[in-house]
Order: sequence, then structure tokens, then C-alpha cells
Amino acid sequence: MGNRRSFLRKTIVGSIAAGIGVNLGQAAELFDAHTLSAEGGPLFISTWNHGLAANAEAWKTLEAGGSILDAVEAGVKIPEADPEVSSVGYGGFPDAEGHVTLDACIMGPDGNAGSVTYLQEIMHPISVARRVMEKTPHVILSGAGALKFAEDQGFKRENLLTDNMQKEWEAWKASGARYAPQANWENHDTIGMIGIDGQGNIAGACTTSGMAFKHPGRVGDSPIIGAGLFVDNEIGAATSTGEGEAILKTLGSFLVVENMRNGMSPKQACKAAIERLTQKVRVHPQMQIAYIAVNKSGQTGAFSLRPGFQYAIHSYNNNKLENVDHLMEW
Ligand code: SD4
Repeated sequence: MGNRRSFLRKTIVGSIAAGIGVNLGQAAELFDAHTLSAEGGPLFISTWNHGLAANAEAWKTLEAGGSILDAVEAGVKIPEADPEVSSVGYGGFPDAEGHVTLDACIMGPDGNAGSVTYLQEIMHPISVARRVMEKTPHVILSGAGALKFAEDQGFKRENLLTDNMQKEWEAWKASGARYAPQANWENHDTIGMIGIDGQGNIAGACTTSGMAFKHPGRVGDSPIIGAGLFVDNEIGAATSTGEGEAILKTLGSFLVVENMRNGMSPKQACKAAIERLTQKVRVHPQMQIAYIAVNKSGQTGAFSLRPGFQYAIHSYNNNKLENVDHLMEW
């Protein structure tokens, strides 16, 4: 972030504190609340509570001089490598045959994008997606081809199925092995992150192990540009979490960005995309869907189909979880 903005912020926060008799922390909060939307970033938002650690890492990366693309990649690598996060990367729920299969995509301010689907044995699918974007003329590589590309690029093959997940899978098999979409798993699921830097450049990343016990070969919304993530550097960006099939059928993240292009705020845009989904797709009792979005001026917003979804917002000195309004009850 620019030194000029950082200097200005310090000066203004000092004056606010002196002028209205609050401490520096309170003044900083006031400043951030009232200037981010006017001046844009830096700002990171991420889905679910695992977004807090991801945002913190993204912020650190940007502060150390990384690009906004570097920042979102570094951010989502935190839950990818965390065995306790059961919905992303290492330690994620396996498919019906006990294999952890990963989907991820990344999109930059220049409109370039890369993606991997059905990738196995690689800890950081987001980094492979970035290589697809930067090193190939393609957007998506899948399955065995994506794995071969990753190995050619120097990524190491690793076992991503933890003992805990092996037990979960065995218990699921023993219980009759019926697939049922499950959302809001311990308040974390797919991580989708959007970042906007001090110059207003926007990038996004989305990575997941997909729905637990899914059919082998199944690919969700998360690695599909326009469904799980979409960035338009002139307008804003959106990313999604929840039952990928419904998001795919309505191209949800693209729709949110188009709604913002047509004048809606990020929250209105997310709400309208959830409403569209309920008109076009059969909504079953376990379905959860959520979108988060940022517009070019750094306003954020989110909306979910059902209660329980939260997103993490990181602005200056402040990384917090925000509750999100929903359309219908469970
Ligand atoms: C998927 N959207 O694969 C992802 C997973 C998820 O709640 O977010 N589940 O469909």
C-alpha cells in the first residue's frame, strides 16, 4: 500500500482523535469506516471464519511488497495447508472412494485467469492454477493432466488424506454411503477471497476440496470462472460458497458482478443473485449458498440463502468476522 496513504492516514487519525476526544484506536476505526469506500483498498474479504487467518496472510504479503495477486494466493494457501480445515486442501473431506480431489481458480486485475479441477495429491492447487494462468495458453487443466502439469512445474505429490478424514470416510461408508450435500460445516467451507490494493486493483482466489463424499470426478463451482469467482477490474469482484451445482447453473459470481455493473451495491448484487438462484434451481432443505463481493470503490457486501454464513473483512488494523443477512430460514 502506498506510503502516501499510510502517512495521510496517520495524520488524519491523529487529528480526529484530538478533535473529538477519542483514543487513536477509535479514531482509526472511524477513519477506516468512512474512507475505505471512498478510496478503495487495501482490503481483503474471505468466506467463513477460516478467512481471518487467510486475510491476515494476504495483508502481510501485500505489506511486504507483493502484488494483489500474490496476496490472494498467499492468503488462501493458509487453509489449503491446514489439516484442521476440512473443506479445503490438505485435510479436506474425500470423495466417495476416499480420494481428496481439489478444485481452485485465480483471477487477476488484468482479467487473466487460471484453474485446476479434480486435482489430487497437490497441497496447493491455487498455486497450480496460477501457473496454468501464467505458463500455459489455457484456463483450466483437469485431473491427470493437471497433476502432470503440476509435477512438471516442480510441485511435490503428497498424501492429502489425514487419519481423521480416513476415519470420517470409513464411518460414512459404514453408514450406507449415501451422498447428501452438507453445508455450513463447522463454519467453514470453500474459501473464496477477494483483494483490492491501494491503487484499486482487484484479484480473487477460490479453493476447495468440494462437497464431502461427492461422486468421483465431480467438479463444483469453485474452479469455474464466473461461477465460483469473477473479477472485473473496472467494476468489482465476487466469489461463492455452498452447493456448487446450483451456483454453476446460475453462473453466480458473474451474475453478482453484472448486478454491480448495473448499479447495485455489493450486498444488493449478492442478494439479487441468491433470489435468481431460488427462481431457477430447486432449493432443497439442506441447501446453503452465499456470495461475497467488493466493488471498485472498496465497498463490500454479502448475502446467503440461509443463516449461519459469515465472512471475514480485513481493512486497516482490523480483521473481523461479519454476520450476513439471509433469504430464508433452515
Ligand atoms: C463446491 N462450492 O464444490 C463448493 C463447496 C462448498 O459448501 O462451498 N460447499 O460445490
